[in-house]
Amino acid sequence: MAERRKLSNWIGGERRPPVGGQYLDDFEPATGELLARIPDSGSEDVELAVAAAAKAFPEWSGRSLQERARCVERLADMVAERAETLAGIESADTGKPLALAKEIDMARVEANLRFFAGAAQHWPTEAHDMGAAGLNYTRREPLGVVALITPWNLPLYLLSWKLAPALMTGNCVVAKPSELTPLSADALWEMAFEAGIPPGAINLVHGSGARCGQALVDHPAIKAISFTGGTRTGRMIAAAAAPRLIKTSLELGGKNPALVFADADLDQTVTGLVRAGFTNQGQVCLCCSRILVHENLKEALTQRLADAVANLTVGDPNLPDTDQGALISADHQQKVLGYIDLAGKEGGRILCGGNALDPDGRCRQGYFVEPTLISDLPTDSRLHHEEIFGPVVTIQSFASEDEAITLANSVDYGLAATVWTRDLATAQRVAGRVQAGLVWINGWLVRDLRTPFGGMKDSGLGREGGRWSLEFFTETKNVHLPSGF
Ligand code: TXE
Repeated sequence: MAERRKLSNWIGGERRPPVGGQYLDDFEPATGELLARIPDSGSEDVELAVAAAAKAFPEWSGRSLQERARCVERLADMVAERAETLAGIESADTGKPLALAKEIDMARVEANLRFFAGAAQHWPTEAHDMGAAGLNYTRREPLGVVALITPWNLPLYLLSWKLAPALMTGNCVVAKPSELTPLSADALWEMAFEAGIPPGAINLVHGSGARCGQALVDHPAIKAISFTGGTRTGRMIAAAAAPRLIKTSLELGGKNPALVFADADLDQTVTGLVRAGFTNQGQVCLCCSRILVHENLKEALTQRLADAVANLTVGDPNLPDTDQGALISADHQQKVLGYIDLAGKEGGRILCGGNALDPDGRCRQGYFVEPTLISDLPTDSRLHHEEIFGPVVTIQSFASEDEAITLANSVDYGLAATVWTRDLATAQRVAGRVQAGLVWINGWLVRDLRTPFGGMKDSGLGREGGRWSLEFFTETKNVHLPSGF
């Protein structure tokens, strides 16, 4: 577990206390106890961080791809060596099970770093031959100083997903992790300089979204903003970036449907839906929080699912048998419980869960909510439409494929969908009709880092992953050479 301490910003390779001397509290979700104090940074701190990044840019962007890759690969090695410690830090700061932090989060941090170290080196540049009129070749140039703003649900997983391609394409970085989960970023920064990344190439500022995040977004020297978080914040970032015509990558919320057809394999579907609904306490933007099931299968699925969900073990994230840890904060716990309360008022039937939970022992004051399944809500219920981002899944039924698609596409979001059927033609047709950036057939969260990742509608703008990330962090320049030159 991480020790309680006072964090600093990382600017130009050094720990720097906040200029204003103010700090914010960081709590441990599983116990409700104070874990650390973090800088409540403002525009002066952001100014220093951006200046340090700008100073480092000529040197870092001037290094060869192979040199940059060596640093990023070394960092991946260090993450692998220290995975246990890092997972402990992440689990304490987020409330997620320790096993999950190790098997999912830290494995992915390492994979993100290794993947982009390789992908950038294998990224071809284009040439267009005009014969007698000459040759065009296309350069990919780094942007300069870029801002990375990340959320609390998968702190280091998502930060490394942005950091690795930003660095590999030669940019310098100012990152702002969520004020709710600042600790793993601090640990990564400490390792990054040891891995050979030069001081100033990566800078870290801690603080609130409204003060520190906004100052970063508004800084005139920032050339691009890569953001993962809530849709409301995403809109504010897009509005701030628009007058300066800088790039934004916005990975926002979701209200993802699972479409279960009458011929679905029930065992496979139940196992998949438990994972898709409740991994990380339902706090993953890809979680399927709406189950749409064919009316012929509804009863059988509901019964099996309620039994499986009721069997999940909720409690101390440090215990090896824990399936579900704590939610991120007391406020978020109240928000989730508020939706469950609303379900009761709207005539919903709670099939399992439905309450806050106070485990015995050290986690008595933690922010726990039982995994909850709800059916019989009206079609226009807010629970079917708004992102709850917790362990709450609703069930609706449909009579036809058309009705399933209408329900699936009836929300403002369009991030992910899962389709459960034994029929290939149904799977392909539905995948084509559903409004989502990502579709999994008979599965969930099968990730290939080369593929485009992101959503449509209110779920965001742009795609990350593979060449999409590399393109985002670069400017394209075409050069024409006359023939015979
Ligand atoms: O996110 P915020 P919050 C959804 C989920 C959740 C809701 C709100 O529904 O309940 O969003 O969560 C920084 N300028 N997701 O409030 O505020 C902030 O400090 C610049 C989905 O925690 O969007 C943090 O670092 N930055 C999501 C980051 O933005 C600002 C994951 C995200 O926080 C800022 C998390 C500003 N004005 C929540 N305001 C996903 N897509 O996975 C805030 N920030």
